[in-house]
Amino acid sequence: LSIEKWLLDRKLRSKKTIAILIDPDKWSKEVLFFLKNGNKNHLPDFFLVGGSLLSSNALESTVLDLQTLGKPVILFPGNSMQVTSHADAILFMSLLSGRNPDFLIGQQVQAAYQVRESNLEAIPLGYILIESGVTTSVQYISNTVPIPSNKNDIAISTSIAGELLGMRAFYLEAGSGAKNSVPNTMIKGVKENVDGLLFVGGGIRDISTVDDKFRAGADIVVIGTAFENNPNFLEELYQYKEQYNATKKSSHL
Ligand code: 1GP
Repeated sequence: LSIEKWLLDRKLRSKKTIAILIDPDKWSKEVLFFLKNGNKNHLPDFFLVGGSLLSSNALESTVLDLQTLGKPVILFPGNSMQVTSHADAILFMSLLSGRNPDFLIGQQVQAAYQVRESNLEAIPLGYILIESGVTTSVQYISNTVPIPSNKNDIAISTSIAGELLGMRAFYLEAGSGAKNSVPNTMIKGVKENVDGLLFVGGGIRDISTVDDKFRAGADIVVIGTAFENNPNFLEELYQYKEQYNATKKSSHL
């Protein structure tokens, strides 16, 4: 079963999915030890690995460490250099909210041969950056202007354009460490207008916000900073998800 099919199958069954974003610069054997020796049920559904700017050469070793946990590992590359065949799949993304040709298609051209040769499963994804109250790394590094957070129509048009171009997944991104997460009404609007897998991330730090994003229509909620600050957050996420998926199941009966 491909990763994309697996995610789509979860979406069809209204099962919510939680991903933890690992920044290789912040990865350590201590975190690996924590994840390996903790309750296996608490592990997220999958890991995303990547970052706007990597200052160490730790991408490959981080992916290899994560592979020992038995969960899918998906690359979430900040640029064409963040490709390794040791992952299970790659979000092959274009920064659709921006008007910087390098992040719309330039980096993708640079990475294309390597992605094809690595046999990584590529999931074509429209990456949509939303203004979040602070200048995030992705905004600065990509040299793009995010979509204003009150402009739902622009976010919706952007995602429809991505779908018409053949993209099968979308990522509404406030940026790591965002002050404000992506507004719920915007998530709802995008969800109503495109069919693809909907990732939502950036600035999501507590369970009630996770719940809001799922109820608004996110299929996959991505958590980065909150896990870095407190790895025990995984247990809360697990308990929440179990409860949510159980009530969804019973409401279908
Ligand atoms: C960033 O959406 C992710 O790409 C995660 O953001 O670090 O704010 O959780 P946080």
